[in-house]
Amino acid sequence: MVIGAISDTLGRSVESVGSVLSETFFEPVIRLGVTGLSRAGKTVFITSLVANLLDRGRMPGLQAASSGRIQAAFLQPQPDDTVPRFDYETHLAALTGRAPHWPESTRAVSELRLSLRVQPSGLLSGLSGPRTVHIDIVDYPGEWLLDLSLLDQSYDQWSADTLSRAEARDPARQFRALIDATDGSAALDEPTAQALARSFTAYLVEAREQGFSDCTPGRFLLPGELEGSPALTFAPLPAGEAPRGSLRREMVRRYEAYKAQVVKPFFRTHFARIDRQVVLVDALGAIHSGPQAVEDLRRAMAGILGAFRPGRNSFLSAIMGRRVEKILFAATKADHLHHSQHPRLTAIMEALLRDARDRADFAGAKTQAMALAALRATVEETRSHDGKALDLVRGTLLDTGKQAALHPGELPEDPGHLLAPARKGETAWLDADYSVMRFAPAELTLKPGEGPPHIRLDRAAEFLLGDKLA
Ligand SMILES: Nc1nc2c(ncn2[C@@H]2O[C@H](COP(=O)(O)OP(=O)(O)O)[C@@H](O)[C@H]2O)c(=O)[nH]1
Ligand SMILES: [Mg+2]
Repeated sequence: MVIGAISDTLGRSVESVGSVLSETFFEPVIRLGVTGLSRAGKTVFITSLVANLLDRGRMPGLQAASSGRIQAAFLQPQPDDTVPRFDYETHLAALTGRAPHWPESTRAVSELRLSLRVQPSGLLSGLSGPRTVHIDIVDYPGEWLLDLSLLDQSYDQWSADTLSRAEARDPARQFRALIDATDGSAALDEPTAQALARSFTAYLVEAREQGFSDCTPGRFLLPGELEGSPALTFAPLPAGEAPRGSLRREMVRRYEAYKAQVVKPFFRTHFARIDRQVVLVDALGAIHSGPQAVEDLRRAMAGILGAFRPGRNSFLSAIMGRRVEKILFAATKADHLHHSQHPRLTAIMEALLRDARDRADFAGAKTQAMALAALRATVEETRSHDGKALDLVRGTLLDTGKQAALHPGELPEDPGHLLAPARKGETAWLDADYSVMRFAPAELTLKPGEGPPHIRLDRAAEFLLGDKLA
């Protein structure tokens, strides 16, 4: 037994030395994390990024591609055998097939390895032949990152925080009534615990649908394979007595189990190994939902970005093997806006990022804010309206299949004009109205060597990967 265990660890350390060697000297591996709240656009982003790295005709902003130094790109088996593979082929077929449609939304972690054969530039270019760079793309829900805040909170702190947030939210009404009728110090009774958890989950789901972002615990919204397990069968309760065998005592226990057995393993196995990160944000969707959704998004983004400052949390600093070198913070679906509005959307993202950065720097990580569309579903046009030129985007409406031109409303030049009323808790925009329409993906006829149409996906790739392809 003992000998077996020793040789087992020896074997593993030799192997890891080997893999470090091959990474450093021969075949670098970049782990690219892609996150964002549900429906932010992760699946579409990864699918289009991979398609545009395989066929690089629309990637002029990625230097290694436009200079021709990427000689080949191919998908390979991923290194992690127990993580589901990102279903690239199915998603691409959905987006680029005969009757294009948006892919099914995914609800857990997945991974894909793309390898590039690159001719080095600069001094080494004449001396050495092409080398292979592996890009391991990891797709994971932003909701799970928000759980990091639970690690610093006791059950009572988390309950107080969650209940105070629920106070002002309409969808929480039923859940609040149920809590009022519940005695936490009474003996545990499983149906009561389940009813509370169900009602709490229903509230979170509905709050999310109304445009609220900060809805922890993340697994309640995206349970994956944990649905129905005790670690997910708890709910916040107001502080009070917790005698042995009581409902409240068991709720505390399950909350701690959730942290130890769900939250920490996720950070250890997936998060701690990321080199580069993109955080996708449906900022236009939040703006459309109103000031409260924008304020909530701001807080959720600060929470998500907080995970990239390991110093903040002792658990995180202990497990972080490497540091995240670059973080791209990107507003998705920019094809809903005429390009004349893109700088304003970028300015809003910059303001949100600055807000999170002001409180601490990201341990040296380079950050950038951007507005992009992974898959362009619209075309631009300008029409005259009351003697003024009006910038529009036109596309096929998802609900009716009809063509429509949309003027989504002018974003303010100063992001403060959105963020300040949001912070003040206003319930509606005073002087503006922002509409969003859901467009279907357009039918495409791609030329050989061209990936799907996008906006600034090449710039995103240059920021995230460019230096590693030099
Ligand atoms: N117009 C447009 N819509 C997009 C784009 N990316 C995502 N969407 C929309 O956002 C929805 C959610 O995207 P998805 O990638 O599934 O989000 P995920 O939950 O973060 O993986 C899609 O079904 C589309 O309706 C884009 O680049 N342009
Ligand atoms: Mg997805």
